[in-house]
Amino acid sequence: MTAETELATHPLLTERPAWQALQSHYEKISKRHLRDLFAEDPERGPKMSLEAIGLYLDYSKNRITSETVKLLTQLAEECGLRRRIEAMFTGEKINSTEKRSVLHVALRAPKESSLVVDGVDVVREVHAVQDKMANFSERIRSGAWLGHTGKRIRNVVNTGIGGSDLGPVMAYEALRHYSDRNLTFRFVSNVDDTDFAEAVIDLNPEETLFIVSSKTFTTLETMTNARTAREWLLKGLGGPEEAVAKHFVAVSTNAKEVSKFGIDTANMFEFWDWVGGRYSMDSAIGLSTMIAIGADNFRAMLRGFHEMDEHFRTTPFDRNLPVLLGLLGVWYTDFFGAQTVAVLPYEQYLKRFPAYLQQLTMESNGKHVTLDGRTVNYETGPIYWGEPGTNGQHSFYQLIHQGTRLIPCDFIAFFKTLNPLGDHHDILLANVFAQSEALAFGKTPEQVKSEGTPDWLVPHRVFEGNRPSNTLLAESLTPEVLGKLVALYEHAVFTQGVIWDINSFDQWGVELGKALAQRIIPELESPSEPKLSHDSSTNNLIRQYRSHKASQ
Ligand code: G6Q
Repeated sequence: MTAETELATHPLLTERPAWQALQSHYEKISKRHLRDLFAEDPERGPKMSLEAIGLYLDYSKNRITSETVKLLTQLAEECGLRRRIEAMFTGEKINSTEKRSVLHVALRAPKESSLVVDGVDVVREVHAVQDKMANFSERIRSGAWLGHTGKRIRNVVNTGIGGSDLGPVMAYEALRHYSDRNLTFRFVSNVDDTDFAEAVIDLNPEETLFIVSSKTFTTLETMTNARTAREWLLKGLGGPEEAVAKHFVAVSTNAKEVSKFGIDTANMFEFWDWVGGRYSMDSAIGLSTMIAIGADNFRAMLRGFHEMDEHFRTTPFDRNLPVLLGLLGVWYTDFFGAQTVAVLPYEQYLKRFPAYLQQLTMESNGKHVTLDGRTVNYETGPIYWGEPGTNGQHSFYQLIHQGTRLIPCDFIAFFKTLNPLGDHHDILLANVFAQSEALAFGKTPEQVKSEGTPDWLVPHRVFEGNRPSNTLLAESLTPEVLGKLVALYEHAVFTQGVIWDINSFDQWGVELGKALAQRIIPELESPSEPKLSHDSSTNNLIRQYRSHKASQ
């Protein structure tokens, strides 16, 4: 039976025996305090920690017992997670609404492996593109590739949005330590003119390369920015149209549109419809990353991704990092009613990681119908957010410690810093450990009183504790570790999508956004007064804009 034919027959999640067992289990243990759970078992910390492929996860400060883990993994079995993992890895068309395979795992498969989908060995295609990227990156990095006026390229501007931007930005920031400091990288995504204007304000067009990154090559924001980039370049060079070939390359699945834009398809780096935008940072969409860090480092990152893929595919669920992370998310979202998850990297280079995860998690699991189109009667994807530590501690952590909401936290930290400076790293790590400790154990009224606090102040200084967190540690932030981290969350998202019985790989909400503005643009630009037929608020806003525009 294929994954598709099975759809029609399976029960709703809330009817599954493991779900119902989890519901009664929740009623029994939800009030239990982490203080008591730790007191009962002095070995709880190490027992509920696990190390795999160089990542160390301590999940002991979660509101769970070993029974919870047993029931959650049972739920994963009942929901067919094993079979769905195999379906993804073998190229079944699990993106059912778009009738596509979901094969980002093929992007990091080793050269000697093979995966034939619809008669094509996709691994061979992936490596052919990777080799072309490596060759091009090397020419930019070595100065062999020259701009129209004979100068070497010193600036690289990635123009893309959503999945064609967030991954490249995050990876560039995360791996900056490994980047060629003679090159400047900028990322233009927003159609707001300021984004483009500020990105190129100090760049010399003679030394600037634009990478137009767009799977479809029709996205309004990206094509608007790409056209503006072309004008900026030609104006700056005072040069002819042919100059475009030396300063523009494309990353896309759409050769026709690329060549219509004027980019030589010899300078197009291909990817495929089975790579979702938010799963594409390790495809040709990562071209800016490869130029920044070099092909060897990029390939090391891919090895990290692949190691996590293998771990996910082969490890029993109760020792499987992405499965555990995903299931804990389900536990808080559906049983505790938690609305959000905070991702808190104690590593400055990961400053864009929460923003990257927002798309990965919320675009994937922000769905309200099951694969067979039934409306869910349970919560799905939570809101992800976060900031690098310790900055967050001086702002929103207050609410996590003493507010009325339950916010599970993922702390991410590294044993070694890439920039050792005195005792900064000890102080940083002391903060991570102290935060998760304070969240879990809090401070009782007795403890507060014993510190000499006057009675009236005691309630304000009490910390209830019992606020859950995971702590994820790795040796240091290398390209390989970044690959593992991203794949960890990709597969945790997949695990949750399977439990929630939703399609984590379509994005109709994004498609809606792409279509909506198209109707209004001519109404804003028309020289004569347009006939408006929106609601009265939208009509009024359009008229307001038009009258201000006319008076400029
Ligand atoms: C990602 C989404 C979306 C997409 C952008 C850009 O999974 O599909 O964020 O990446 O809308 O699309 P293009 O790459 O086609 O320009």
